[in-house]
Amino acid sequence: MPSKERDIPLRDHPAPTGPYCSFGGSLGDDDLLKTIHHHLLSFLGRDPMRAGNREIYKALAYTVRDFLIERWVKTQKDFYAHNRKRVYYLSLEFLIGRSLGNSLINLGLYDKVAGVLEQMGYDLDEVREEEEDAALGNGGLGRLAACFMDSMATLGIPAYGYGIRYEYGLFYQRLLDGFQVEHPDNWLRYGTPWEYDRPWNLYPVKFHGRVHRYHDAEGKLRHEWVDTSEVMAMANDILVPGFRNDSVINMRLWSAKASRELDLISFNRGDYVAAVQSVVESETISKVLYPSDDIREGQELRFKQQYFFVAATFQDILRRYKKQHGTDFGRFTAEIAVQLNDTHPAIAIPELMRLLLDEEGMTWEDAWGICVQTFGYTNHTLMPEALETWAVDLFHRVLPRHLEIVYEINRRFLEEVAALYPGDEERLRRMSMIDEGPVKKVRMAHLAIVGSHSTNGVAKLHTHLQKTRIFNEFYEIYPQRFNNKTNGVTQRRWLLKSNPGLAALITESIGGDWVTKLEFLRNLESLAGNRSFQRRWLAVKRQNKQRLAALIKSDCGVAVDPDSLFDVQVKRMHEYKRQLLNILHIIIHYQRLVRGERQEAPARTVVFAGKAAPSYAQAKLIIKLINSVGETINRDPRVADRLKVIFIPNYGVSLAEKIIPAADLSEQISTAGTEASGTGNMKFALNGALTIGTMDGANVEMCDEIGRENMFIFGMDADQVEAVRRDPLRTPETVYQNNQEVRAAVDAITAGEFSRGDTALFTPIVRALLSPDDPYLFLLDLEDYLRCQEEVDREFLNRTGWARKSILNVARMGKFSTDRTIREYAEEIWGIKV
Ligand code: 26Q
Repeated sequence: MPSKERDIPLRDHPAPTGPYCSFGGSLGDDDLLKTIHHHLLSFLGRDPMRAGNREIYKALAYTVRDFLIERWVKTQKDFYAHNRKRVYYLSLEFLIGRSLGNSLINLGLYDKVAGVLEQMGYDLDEVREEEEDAALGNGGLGRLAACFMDSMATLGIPAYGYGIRYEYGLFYQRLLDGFQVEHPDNWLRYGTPWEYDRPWNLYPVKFHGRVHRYHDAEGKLRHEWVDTSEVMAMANDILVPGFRNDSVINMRLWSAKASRELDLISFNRGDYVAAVQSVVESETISKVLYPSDDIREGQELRFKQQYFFVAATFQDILRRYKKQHGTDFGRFTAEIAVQLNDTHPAIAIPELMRLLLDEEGMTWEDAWGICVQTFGYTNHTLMPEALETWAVDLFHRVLPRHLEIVYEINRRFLEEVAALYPGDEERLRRMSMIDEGPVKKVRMAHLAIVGSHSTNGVAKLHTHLQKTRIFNEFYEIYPQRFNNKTNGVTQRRWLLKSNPGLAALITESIGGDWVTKLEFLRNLESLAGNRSFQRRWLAVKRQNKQRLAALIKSDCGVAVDPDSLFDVQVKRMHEYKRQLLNILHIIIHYQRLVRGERQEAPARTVVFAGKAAPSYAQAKLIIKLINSVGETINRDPRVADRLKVIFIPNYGVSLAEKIIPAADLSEQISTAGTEASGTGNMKFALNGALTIGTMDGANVEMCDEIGRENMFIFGMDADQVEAVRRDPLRTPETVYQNNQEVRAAVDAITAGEFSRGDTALFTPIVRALLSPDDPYLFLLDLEDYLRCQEEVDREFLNRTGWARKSILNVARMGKFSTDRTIREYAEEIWGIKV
């Protein structure tokens, strides 16, 4: 939340002399000072001598923006002049976080600006805190899109992100008596300096109506979508600089505006209120980000959001293409690649078909060829129930022509399948784009696989499971379409910016090449056993922990010991991510301490953070349980200096940047076969935390790189999970009966020990733990988890051994940069040489 208005002290800093000047090349301190003053005066209408941190933030942001826009114009001209193939990354989410620090670093201005601000009497770190996070995403998928933008800019790829400019980002989370309470995230309240309105880039988007069939002059059957209602899409650009390469690309985010025609019609009828209402309804489309991570949330508004941004995006793409080639579509696939971030923008497939067929008059075969060649589809989930579907009813009402096209795509596809598997009706039913259940639904993943030339998973294991489980029958037909692109993170934000202490130590030791070539971290390996290097390494971690301890004191009111083991699980709250497994370990550890056992174990501070979807009752109850357990433990004098449990509210990008560098232990403990990749796992390891985790998602590849001996791996793997789910003899009940400690922990929850005697509150959790069909296998993985946590305790006490492993972890993270990921997408999917 932004700071409140306050009295602003008079600053005594030198006023610049001479006129305000723009800058193309290098920039002196005085130019910088002048520009900041110029923006303070002209945009903010403020006496520069009386500026507070917020005004300085804004003036500085506008200064950086001047820098960005000059380079953006040049970059775009350059792409155009060299006729480069363009990539369009379509995503309903871009979880950007803050931009100021990142832009300053990438532009190479950070130190200079910090110096100038200091002269003026301001602290850049403090000033940066004034910026609101742009939380236009839920979690991993949205943050991946933001990391991709950074890497695409850094690699000089002619890329454009396309998405929605939500007026309200992901909700703000507060805790009330340990329960999550959601508040609107009004991030645009004070405006944002990072966007450029493009009121002339305005496109109409149609909804509803009906399909009019007619024969054209040549006697060809044509389709026209008529009697529609219209909403306008207005472009807003957010600029993304590459790392010190003068390349600047943009995210184009659409906001919905009422179409003028619509309100005129109503005015003519004299119905003023209806006119205003229709304006409000149109503009609702870009109002709010859907806060569900992957549980079903099939609302009409969400469907409209998807089509709205896809329709505007394709008008923009075609405008840019036609500027060069007119209506000759011969070069379309040579010059354009479109990547679909999950199925959320998959309506783009029938939309491109509609444009080529109905508007351009192309034949089905030609249009389809272009379509398949243009699109690539990235799938981010493993759970079949999380695949996106839309009721045929709704589809028909909102996009009647698109539904026709989907039916025709499906008809031709099923013909192909039937030819390959004659008589296999069941297979046709399973593979159809239409689920013919009691409520007919369109299966968007099937549409995306069939309508694109590439379907990729986001980690090796995930791709393997796509081929062998969820999309197995599609893989049989189109083996060449399936490929893997293991996720990454951008080291510019997740090490250089968020952990300046560690970044400086690394650069001092092995040079700074790692910032653009993460594999260079490998050179740290030879230092892993060096005592004095280990000491400095641990000193940086200790400083980061101290900073986090201060934040915990001020945000949660609990004092924690920076020398304790910081055990951290921060991510969206989900049953499959198993925050419950973590809390069960804490309860058992607590009960052991109270009994006088495990006195040799190091003191622990267990940190949680994460948001639950507002409609996900079980996830919200888990938040409450964590807070309740924390309350009991944190005020128990018997364990006062041994154990603390903290839930930090409102997890997001900026909090992650503060928490992750301070972690000793990273919890990546999802049930094997449920987490597609994970990217938090990578951020922690890159910052020197050791991982306790299952063989799930990208943990598997991290283990390949880092070495199993340098991680804490436990639990069943994906095959064992699959087998045990079918095994009637291995049940949670048997673990509960046979393991006294497990029983005591579960019983304590049941008995209301953490809920002031309320024995009803947590029954849904106890029921989930003991259910014979628990899909997440909490109790079946618990014993091995407990064993593994004891190993963690032992190893943490050996400070040199721990430091050595921590250094080796970082040294071996080279593979997990989005620079590598993007290079693979570019070369193997988009047909772009980097
Ligand atoms: C769908 C329909 C209606 C409303 C919302 C949604 C919706 C929104 C967001 C569905 C899914 C998401 C987000 C999914 C996500 O973040 N998946 C994560 O993607 C990461 C990047 O690939 C992986 O690392 C994670 O494993 C995966 O869970």
